Formats: sequence, structure tokens, C-alpha cells
Amino acid sequence: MLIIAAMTLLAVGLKVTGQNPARTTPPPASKAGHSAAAANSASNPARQTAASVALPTFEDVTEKSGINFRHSFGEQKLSSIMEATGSGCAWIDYNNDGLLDLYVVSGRYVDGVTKFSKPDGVEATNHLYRNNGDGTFTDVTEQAGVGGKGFGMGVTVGDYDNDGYMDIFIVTLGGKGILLHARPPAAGVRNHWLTIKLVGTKSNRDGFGARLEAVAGDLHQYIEASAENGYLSQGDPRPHFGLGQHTEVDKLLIH
Ligand SMILES: [Ca+2]
Ligand SMILES: [Ca+2]
Repeated sequence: MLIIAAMTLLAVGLKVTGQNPARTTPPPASKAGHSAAAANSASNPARQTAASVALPTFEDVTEKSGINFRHSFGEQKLSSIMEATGSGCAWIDYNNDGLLDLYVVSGRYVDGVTKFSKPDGVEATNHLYRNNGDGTFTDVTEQAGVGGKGFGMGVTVGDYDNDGYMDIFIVTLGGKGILLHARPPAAGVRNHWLTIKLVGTKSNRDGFGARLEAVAGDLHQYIEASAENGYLSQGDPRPHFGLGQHTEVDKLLIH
């Protein structure tokens, strides 16, 4: 079910804390948390913060999460700046279940692109990882048919045909651009979605920077309005929420 909501954005740029580009990030810190931080910073900002506020640590969960992507530029050594710049990636809720999935683009050997090296023998391909919602991902590249061809560079996502499912466009080095149209599942077994067109009243006509918060049943999602995608790419400026089997949102806030 397609729901397009045209909204007038009256307060673009209002300060909001706790926003995170990954839509499944937990909501902003509690008021109690903010109060404690404010009290610390009022007396001695730097020293108090370091002494009394717990800091996060990082763990490499790449393998545990199921993401096994290896980028290749196709040759045994770098011979041009184009190869050295790497390739794009994009977060895309390709199945509209409210969980952001990951699409990453790889280079590969393309005869004639460079002339000082040899193929590295790696069968590189682009990859699509479906978010399982429990911190792990499943490689659905083959099933979805998005392995791609050519030396991938920039990638961007957007619903160019307004069928509610996000499509993918890849720019390649030395080749043509590739448009991957998402074919929605059959009616009755597909998920629902909400696409929003923001309209600023004075400047910033697309409402870039606005923070949107949507709640639909057990799905609680955040999006910062932006058309930015991977490497040198710009996509659909309209915020898009996958709603799973929910046919409407319970709450939508635009900050
Ligand atoms: Ca998803
Ligand atoms: Ca589409």
C-alpha cells in the first residue's frame, strides 16, 4: 500500500539530540542522562566528562555479523587514482521490513582500464546483505540478482518509479551506468511503506537536515533527510520508511 504524504516543513533545522543516520538506532538519551551531562559540563566540562561518563568501546563484529565483503580493484597493484578511491556503499531497506540492509560495490579487473598491472584473480562482485534484525546479516546477492557488472564506483538508491520499492543505480569505471529496478513481491505478500516529500516554506526546499521519527507498531525508525549516498552519489531526497506488515504509522514527528 503506497502512502505519499506531502508535508509542509515549518521548522527545518531545529536542534535535536540523539539522531543517528542508521534508522534502527535507539532513541535519544533520557532526560536524566542529559541532566547529568549538563551538570558535569557546568562545573568542569573536560575533566568531569572524562571522569564520570562511561565511554563506549568497539568490537570488530564483521565476521560475526555475517558480512564477508572483500573489495577488489581487480589488479595486483594500484596503478591509478581511480582504483585507489574505492567504491560506494548504501544503506537501503530493499524489502521494506523497517530494517536497513547494506549494499556494497566492488571494483574488479576490467581489461584496458589500466595497463601497468595484471589481474589479481579475485572473483569480486557487489553484495547485498539483508538485515536480520538481530545484529546479523544474510548475503542475498544471488537471490536478489544484484551482483552487478563492471568496475563499480558510486552507488545510490531511490524509488525512481514510485512503486514503493527502492531501486539501485551504480556508476562504473570505464563502462555504462547500471540501473537495478526492484521488482516488488506479489500483492498480498509484500510489505508496506511510507514515502514523504518534505517542502520547506522559505529556503532549503527539500528540507535537508530535518529529522524524522516514525513509529508503526514495534517499528521505531529515524531518518535524517538527505540525498547523500555512497561515493560521489546523490539519490532520492524523499525519506522512505519500510513498515513491514503495518498499513499505517502510529506516530510521525518531523524535527
Ligand atoms: Ca530491510
Ligand atoms: Ca521502485
